[in-house]
Amino acid sequence: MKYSNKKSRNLFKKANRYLVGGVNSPVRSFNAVGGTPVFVSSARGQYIYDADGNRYTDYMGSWGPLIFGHSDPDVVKAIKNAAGKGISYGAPCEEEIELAKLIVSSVPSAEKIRMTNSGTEATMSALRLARGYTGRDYVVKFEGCYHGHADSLLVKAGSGATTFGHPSSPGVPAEFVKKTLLADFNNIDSVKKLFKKYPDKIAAVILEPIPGNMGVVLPDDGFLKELRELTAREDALLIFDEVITGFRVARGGAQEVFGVKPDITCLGKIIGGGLPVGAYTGRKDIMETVAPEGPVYQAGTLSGNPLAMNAGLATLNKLRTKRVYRELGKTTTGFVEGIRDIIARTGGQARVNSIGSMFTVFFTGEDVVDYSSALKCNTRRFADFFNGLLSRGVIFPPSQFESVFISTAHTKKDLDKTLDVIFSVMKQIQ
Ligand code: KE4
Repeated sequence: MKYSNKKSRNLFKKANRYLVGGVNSPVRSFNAVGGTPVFVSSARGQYIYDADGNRYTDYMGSWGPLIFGHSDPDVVKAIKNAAGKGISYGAPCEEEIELAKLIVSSVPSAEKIRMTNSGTEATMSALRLARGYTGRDYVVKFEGCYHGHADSLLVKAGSGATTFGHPSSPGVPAEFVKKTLLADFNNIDSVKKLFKKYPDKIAAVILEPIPGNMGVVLPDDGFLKELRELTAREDALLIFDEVITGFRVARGGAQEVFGVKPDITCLGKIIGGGLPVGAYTGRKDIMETVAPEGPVYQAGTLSGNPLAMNAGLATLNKLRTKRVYRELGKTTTGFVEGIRDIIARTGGQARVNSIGSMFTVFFTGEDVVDYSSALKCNTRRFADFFNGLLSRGVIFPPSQFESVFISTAHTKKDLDKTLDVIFSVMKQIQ
């Protein structure tokens, strides 16, 4: 059947009448890769189905939450049961305790936790907490890391901010960003310089321990450990934004993989199983500075929503063993080796960075080790790659500066077939 996206095109036209850019989140707009975003009508396992009836093997994974693929039966059952008992209580429920307990028992730095409704709320609140706890105003972030769209973090941000060429967004008053200092990922001296310049003024250093929003970039050996030692010496807090890596690269996230314990950890995505959940967690004495125990205010109408808590519980309960991570890691490594082999065979100028079940294909001739090397990628070539895959029934995240995700729903047959598609696209776009 000839590929048609007529219905998606019509829906996109209609969407643009009411929704800004026709979407509720910019990266979904396909503006970075051209063409019309697919309007999804249903999704199951490794597949999404669009309004025109096209089926795609999906490697976006809803940008990270779906480690077990779409409509995982256990998660669907948990949501259905929960909905039958009530949609939102505006009062505490037992499931909030259960999910909190599960996260605290899994994440090395977690002693007490607060649930939010998104990763942005988690990082925004973590910064406020760090400033409230230390009494200091400055924070350090790394160019290319993306922590959601809170004002003081939309400075040289990755993900969609970089994709659309506005790493620092208009609308954020200069006074706000004056207190956000910028360092270079994998460059500890760039952080030391800031502590030297702003002695006793920096409340926290926040980073994605394994950035996914420059595309996947790995921390150099010892970088995270040096950051931990430096912030401890300077009485500043270390905040790991593990919204992507939490329960993705290991049950205890990147802090388990690299053996570095931050003071505060931000979570999201997987802990909500596809429903809106974020969280920030950390040392008891720090977290107890948050209202109602302490003076740092933070709240949310739907925080701890019972449906979201049950979806998160159903997901994390399936992640209790290391076996899932071992298998996902093995599958992803084999797949990534296959892609590297295709790049070599087709003489492609591309690199692949991967860890656990996340990876990025960078269209560049040099290794991607930080934000500046990621920015050298040929985003036009990436767009050709993306669209070549799309027309052959495979969908990657529509941006060079994102992570691709493998789920337990991807079978060997899917991955082998996808390698064949990648081979034909790589040959075509060289
Ligand atoms: P949300 O507010 O989108 O739930 O989370 C913000 C956030 C915080 N920290 C990290 C490391 C993140 O990756 C994100 C959100 N990730 C992007 C894609 N990388 C979400 C996709 C989108 O913006 O539509």
